[in-house]
Amino acid sequence: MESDVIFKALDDFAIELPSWGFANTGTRFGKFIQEAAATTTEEKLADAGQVHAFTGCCPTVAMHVKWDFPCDKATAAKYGVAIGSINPNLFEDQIYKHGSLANPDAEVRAAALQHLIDSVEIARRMGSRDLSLWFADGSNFPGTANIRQRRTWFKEGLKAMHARLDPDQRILLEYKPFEPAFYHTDIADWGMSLLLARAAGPQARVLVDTGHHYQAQNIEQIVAWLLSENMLGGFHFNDRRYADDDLTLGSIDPYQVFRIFHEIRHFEWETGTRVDIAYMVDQSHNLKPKIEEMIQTATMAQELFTKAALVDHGKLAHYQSHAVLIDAEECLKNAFATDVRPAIREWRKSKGLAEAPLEAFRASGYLERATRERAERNRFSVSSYA
Ligand code: PSV
Ligand code: MN
Repeated sequence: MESDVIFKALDDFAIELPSWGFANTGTRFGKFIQEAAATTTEEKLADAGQVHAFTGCCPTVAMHVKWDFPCDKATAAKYGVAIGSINPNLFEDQIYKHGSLANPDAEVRAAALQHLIDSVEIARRMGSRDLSLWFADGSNFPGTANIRQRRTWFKEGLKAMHARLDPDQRILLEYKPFEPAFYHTDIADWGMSLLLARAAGPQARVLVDTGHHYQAQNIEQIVAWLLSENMLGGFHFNDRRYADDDLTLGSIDPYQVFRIFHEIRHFEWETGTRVDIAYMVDQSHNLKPKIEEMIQTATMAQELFTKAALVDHGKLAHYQSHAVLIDAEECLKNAFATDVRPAIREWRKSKGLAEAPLEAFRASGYLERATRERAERNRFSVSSYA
């Protein structure tokens, strides 16, 4: 039955929220303050807790070492969430002006490695399995950096970090083709990430941030290849129209997110396995109200994941192997076109959740309370965001 498939998919689906999505942020041209924005780690966890309470699919929160610690497990638990992936910060300190693990200065490379090792320790204390690494390292002008040498330094640094992991911990290695570096970025694409993860050790995987690709790139093909190589570790989801725009998941191209989920579900169907993938949101909104936006994102993720679960894999495999093109494509399109919202409302009811998370959150009075309590502080303080 269709609704059984949908209920099962929703039972299995969780997506992690980013702590930084609840703080004041902006663009490099300026920040627009929101009166209800979180300014402390506890407030970020409280806001994330609201998203989980109303959607039932966001039990963990990704934390940025520099922005969110000190913190402890109990503070997260107080708000009904747990601390999720730990994100070291190797891009803000002045010493990282010319890079972190690939800085030409050995002392800076050592400081970057130490920060990674400290982050492993923080993850251990927080009971977090995954360390999500993103490096801003790169250069702005041809001839200014030794690309091969920097690759070697990355290999050495990541290997040394990997040696400090507990057996169940993982490194998730993110790639990004540009920004803040605009000539070359040391880990620019999934191939570089894959090779470095392999060099780091067996507990390293690739992290796919959907905003970190060139425009026409076929992201679901990258996902399919990483699945085949057993190297897909997780996602940072966001949508974009131009570059790394941090727009709401599925707001521009929901079919692409569906196709990504489909590749995963189809792989699982073919292999009879469940892939261990950390689904995470990496968005930060300076115009939309933050908690409401995260509720929008989480419910959109549920819808798209559920649609992907509806693909008839047996039929699709048959059509693909016989080159029945129209029917194969229709197989995908029919699943994508299915209105899964009524079944999702039923699932929510069965879990004791509100049928309409956004409306229920609005009716709760949380936002008004947060605005009253935080408005004054927000007028004077702006949380950091990179
Ligand atoms: C970099 O653009 C990135 O995607 C990394 O994941 C960071 O941790 C995150 O954004 C927040 O700055
Ligand atoms: Mn990211």
